[in-house]
Amino acid sequence: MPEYSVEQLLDHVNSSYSKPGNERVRKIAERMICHIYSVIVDFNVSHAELWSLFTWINDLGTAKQAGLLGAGIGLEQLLDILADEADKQAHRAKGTPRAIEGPLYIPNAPLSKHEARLDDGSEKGEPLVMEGTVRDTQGKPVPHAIVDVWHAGQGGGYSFFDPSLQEFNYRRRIETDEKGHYLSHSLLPPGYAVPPGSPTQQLLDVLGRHGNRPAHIHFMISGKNHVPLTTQVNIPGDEYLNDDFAFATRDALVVELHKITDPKKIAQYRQNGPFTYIEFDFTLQVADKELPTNRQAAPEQE
Ligand code: MBD
Ligand code: FE
Repeated sequence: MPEYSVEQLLDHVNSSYSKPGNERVRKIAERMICHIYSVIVDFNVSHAELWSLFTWINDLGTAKQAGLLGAGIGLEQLLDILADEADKQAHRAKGTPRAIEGPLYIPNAPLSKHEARLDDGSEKGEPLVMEGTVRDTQGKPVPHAIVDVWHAGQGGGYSFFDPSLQEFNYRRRIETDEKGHYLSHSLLPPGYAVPPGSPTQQLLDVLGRHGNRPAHIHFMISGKNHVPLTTQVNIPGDEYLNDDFAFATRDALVVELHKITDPKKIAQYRQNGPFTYIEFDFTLQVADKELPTNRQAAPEQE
């Protein structure tokens, strides 16, 4: 075995392949390995520190929090900024601003036509009615668009991840009607907090950061011949509105809340009493063909 200098070891590690493998992955891995070497050298990282890193990475994986950490260091927001930039370069008409998917999406939520109740009735809270129209950038309504919506329960957790919620609670898909209209009934969600003591929160703690997201509702909207839109709306008045741990709130996505007390409106929306009302229209970019929603199912977490 030769004696390597740091540079020789790095070169050797990055050139020690005998099959083509996947060239893109190899190039990305080479660059990342190079950066890790620099950090270890520049910060004089000790054996103990390296082993505590490995333990933490293993714990992060066991907790299935890679996606949560990714949101917390802005990786998803980065991709949205790059997508916005690409739209600008290509002079594409902008739709509703994108916002990150986050690690808590579950595909194949129950599907209803035009209208759905998102909550299963097991929790009490502020009743929320939200409705609007899905249109395209030319202003044309998008009939039969799929509005896939998900949000937190009253404890701030999401079904599938928070064992106190039944599966698909606060998760539905609504197909818009002929006029592109959707209507949902649910409970106003609170904000989200990274689980205390979890690997992601351990890192945030040593960075002096919190793990809170302001109250929000997620949407993934797809329509025939339209670019799928992943976004969120934010509830105004939340203390973390401008201090989101995932850096994902956008001014144009902060909705107005209307408190409805008029008995006629209460009857019209088939509520039992006063409720909070949000009207929000979504604008999709036009595509030349039907595109699949390009998101992966999020893995389950602890
Ligand atoms: C969430 O609810 C969320 O939306 C993100 C991005 C990260 C953690 C929890
Ligand atoms: Fe969320």
